[in-house]
Amino acid sequence: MHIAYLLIGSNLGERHSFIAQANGFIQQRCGKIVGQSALYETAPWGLITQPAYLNQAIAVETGLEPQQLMQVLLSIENEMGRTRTIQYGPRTIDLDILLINQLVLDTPILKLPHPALSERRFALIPLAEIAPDLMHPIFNKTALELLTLCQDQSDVQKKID
Ligand code: PH2
Ligand code: MG
Ligand code: MG
Repeated sequence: MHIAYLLIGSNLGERHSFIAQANGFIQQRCGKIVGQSALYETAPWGLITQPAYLNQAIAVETGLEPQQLMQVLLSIENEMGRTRTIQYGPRTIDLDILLINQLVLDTPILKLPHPALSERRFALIPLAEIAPDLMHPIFNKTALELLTLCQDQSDVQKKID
């Protein structure tokens, strides 16, 4: 069993329902969701001329191996109508693996921890909500410490509704 920390994102259409639907698919196909952050309204990072995102971090207890997990997440994205056009561009659903336990992986298709995690407030804030003490196995800092050190100034607001 692994605990995988995922980031869900959506910035097109019915963002709330896409995120809810993604949670359902993940629970069915990957394993039990054991942690769930609030939803955050986040300014687009990378390509700024696109709508704001909703982001959520979740923790999943999974029996899948990392590469299998990634394949399942990709198939959920495809089933939910995700089309890949431009890098960092708008998407109905994005399912990224942030960390799996203390695993470090560097393969062409999957790198763990997510290489951009420490530069992104939209990922660190929801992650630190559900797992403040989770260690980053390369930087040897917790999620909360990474957030404190993060230079990113992008707007991230917790949704209260
Ligand atoms: N995902 C991206 C590019 N930019 N910005 C925010 N705020 N949230 C995201 O999830 C996001 C992004 C590519 O995956
Ligand atoms: Mg992403
Ligand atoms: Mg992605």
